[in-house]
Amino acid sequence: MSITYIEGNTKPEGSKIGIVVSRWNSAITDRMLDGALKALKGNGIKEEDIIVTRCPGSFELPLAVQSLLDSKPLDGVIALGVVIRGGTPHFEYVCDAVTRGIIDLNLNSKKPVAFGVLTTDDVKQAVARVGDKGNKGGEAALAVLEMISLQRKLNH
Ligand code: DLZ
Repeated sequence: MSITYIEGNTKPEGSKIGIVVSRWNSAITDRMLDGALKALKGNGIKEEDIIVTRCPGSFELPLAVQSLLDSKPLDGVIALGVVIRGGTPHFEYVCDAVTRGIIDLNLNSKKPVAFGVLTTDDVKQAVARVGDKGNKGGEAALAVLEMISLQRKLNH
């Protein structure tokens, strides 16, 4: 008897990827988008296989992702948003809603939806997570690619 190891990789060939970007804190979400596109293209995803769409805020991400999945033949979606605490109770509501919405989408659609949503105390913390090194949009893109690859191995 030996152990069976099954792992995905970040180069699932021919994948079609959607990206939904929240407009709130767009100076930061646009940098996450840049990081996600760089990671996708660096792992062999063709430009014609990438669809980018936008929604008003992180609260709207789950519905926007669901609509995108319903309308296009995608293998996975990357949801990008930035929620900044800023002394408002909205922070908790928006974070709870988007987190629950995205996990529900993963399980109900059976397609990987990456949680590229920063939840920070201030703008400085958010900016620190979207630099050329350690860009969280890029990390979310790699997560979706690995999950597509893993699903292909498990489901074939
Ligand atoms: C209302 C709101 C607030 C206060 N803060 C943020 C935020 O930091 N990041 C974000 O993505 N969206 C925020 N929003 C907007 C909500 O996500 C949503 O767009 C509105 O409540 C309208 O449904």
